[in-house]
Amino acid sequence: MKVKRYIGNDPQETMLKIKSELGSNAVILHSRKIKKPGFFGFMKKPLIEMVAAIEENKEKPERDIQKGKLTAIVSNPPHQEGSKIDLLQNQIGNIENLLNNVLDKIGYNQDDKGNHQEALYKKYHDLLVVNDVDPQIADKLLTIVRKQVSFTEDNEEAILRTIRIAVREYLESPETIGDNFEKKRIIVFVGPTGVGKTTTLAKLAAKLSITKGKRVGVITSDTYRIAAVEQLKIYSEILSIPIRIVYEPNEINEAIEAFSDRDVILIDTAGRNHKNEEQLEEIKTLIKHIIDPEIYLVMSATTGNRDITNIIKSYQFIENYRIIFTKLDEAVTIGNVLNAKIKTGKKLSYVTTGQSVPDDLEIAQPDKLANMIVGEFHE
Ligand SMILES: Nc1nc2c(ncn2[C@@H]2O[C@H](COP(=O)(O)OP(=O)(O)OP(=O)(O)O)[C@@H](O)[C@H]2O)c(=O)[nH]1
Ligand SMILES: [Mg+2]
Repeated sequence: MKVKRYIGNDPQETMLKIKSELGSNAVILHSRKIKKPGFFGFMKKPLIEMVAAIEENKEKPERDIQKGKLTAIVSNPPHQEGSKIDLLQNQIGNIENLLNNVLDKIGYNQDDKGNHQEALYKKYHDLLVVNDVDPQIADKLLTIVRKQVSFTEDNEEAILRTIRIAVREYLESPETIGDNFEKKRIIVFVGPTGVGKTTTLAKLAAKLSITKGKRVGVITSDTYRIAAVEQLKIYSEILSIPIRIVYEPNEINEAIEAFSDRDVILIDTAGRNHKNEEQLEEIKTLIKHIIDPEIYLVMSATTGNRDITNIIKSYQFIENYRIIFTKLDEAVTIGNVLNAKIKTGKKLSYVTTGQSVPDDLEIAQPDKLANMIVGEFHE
């Protein structure tokens, strides 16, 4: 039997601490309000102290934070003996009996408890799915959350908070272009048609040249539409950044070499229909010609889950890339950001939130995105 004292700001927080350390089999022996320590403690909201106990051979969930994932593992607390423990065991037995009597009296049985838990599970599953989180991913998340916090009605705040934490952990810290320009950087933007590749390139070009004072060069291989080259030329002129156009993939290295004085080269590509193999082949060939490219797959947050899944599949040929999500301002829900992160296993980098160059570009902050995904719950 392990007995430990826990303190939290409210009963839910204290219970969460107990559950995550001792597991759902922990029994509360005692609970009381205590004043915060210090001179001004008497003016503050009281803290909640709980004394909890767990039998030695019961399962205890732990967080495997190193991998950034929440997993439950089984471990046995050290063995303890002694008459005090026997006494406590008796007391717990009494409390359990008392509790069962009360539950019987109010007509609450284990089946009811199971039904309540299932109803809550379904409620949060539905809400995640309404926010466009893939149903299987919602299952995966809630299975983890259920190991951390019990699904009871008086615990909903803690459930929501734990879902948010799980989403945040799955989104992981973003990887951006960063500040290391000792070696020349070659950055390539790929993705479906019309998602905002060229606009995002222009935003990053402006940030790199104006804010970071880097020497930027722009190359475009999008010669399919006259307007595409013109669009990039206008941005280059405004930003005083040189631009080169390549018509064939094998010309790319010549263009890169011509930019030998640049710290960073940004390469725009034509929007490719992910269902068109031939068009994707062209991107593959272009990438193959570049030495050490850093690739950003640009997708729009307004694209549906099924299309995002297909887009991800068709870009599987790229071993290493980061993800940019555009048009967050237009998307009603952004569950797809989480779906794409989990399905690709690649890092998020930036999100864009409007047409304005360069302002509508942000680093993909997991906190903010998790709030957008989970915070959009409508009761
Ligand atoms: N609302 C909104 N519009 C955006 C955003 N980013 C880009 N756009 C708009 O989306 C449209 C397409 O942008 P482009 O940058 O030309 O897209 P692209 O991916 O380069 O398109 P293709 O080269 O034709 O494949 C333009 O009207 C942009 O202003 C964004 O974050 N929010
Ligand atoms: Mg473009």
